[in-house]
Amino acid sequence: METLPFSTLLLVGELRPGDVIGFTFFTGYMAMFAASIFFFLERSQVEGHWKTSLTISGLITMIAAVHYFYMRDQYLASGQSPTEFRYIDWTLTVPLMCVEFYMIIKPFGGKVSTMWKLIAYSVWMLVFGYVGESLDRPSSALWGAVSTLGYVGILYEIYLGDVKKIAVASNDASTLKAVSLLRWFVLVGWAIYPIGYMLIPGGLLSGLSLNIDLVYNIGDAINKIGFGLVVYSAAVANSQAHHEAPVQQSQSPVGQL
Ligand SMILES: *C/C=C(C)/C=C/C=C(C)/C=C/C1=C(C)CCCC1(C)C
Repeated sequence: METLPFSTLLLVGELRPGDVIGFTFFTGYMAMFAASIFFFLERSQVEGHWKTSLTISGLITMIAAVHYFYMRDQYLASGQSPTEFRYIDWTLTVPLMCVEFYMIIKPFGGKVSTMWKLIAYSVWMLVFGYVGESLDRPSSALWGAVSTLGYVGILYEIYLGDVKKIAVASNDASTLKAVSLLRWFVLVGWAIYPIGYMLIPGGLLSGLSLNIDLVYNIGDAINKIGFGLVVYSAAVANSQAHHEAPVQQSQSPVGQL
């Protein structure tokens, strides 16, 4: 085996001035790292099943932080998209986001089968996305269309199917609010990814001078940290409501804000 210089072993690529994409890899890494610490520490501020929800938020950003650590280096060292790390990250974090939906509706009768349905749709979406983006680029449009079926399945479940029905039946304001905010992330925030995907050569948007990693990195920051923050605020609101229930709300100046 060849001996590699120390710097190669550490995979320390050089971040050059003006490398916007490289900057977003570093910022993404640090932001995911910081968000994880925040979500883990805040567990003690919330009650019951919301602790688990925050743990999952922290795991999502932590898994992403570790992948960004590697993606950053691969990108700097080779100038190539770190597609493999990207999809490994998503295959772990997207199903965990599905678990977040389940955790929120579980106290109101949410079923494990609903969670597995969402996970199955997301794995479908990502496997075929990977095939189109990495293994069979000439047919990326076809694979993208097949992948989109999984995305549509998720949207169906959360807007019309089980998740929606249980959230409505819960009659619980903070649950409804959390579910409807998280749904926006899936509808609008997740739509960023197919846009990135269509930038690959031969794709529908390949004419645009936009970089795929830039699009994915922005998408990840919004969807992983933002999604976690929505879960966090629902957790705090719900835990406070519990605390304040026996006390006269009007006596607390904070409660009036
Ligand atoms: C944290 C990472 C997240 C939330 C990743 C989400 C990824 C997607 C919603 C990807 C969707 C795709 C399509 C709908 C079609 C083209 C292929 C994909 C995989 C980019």
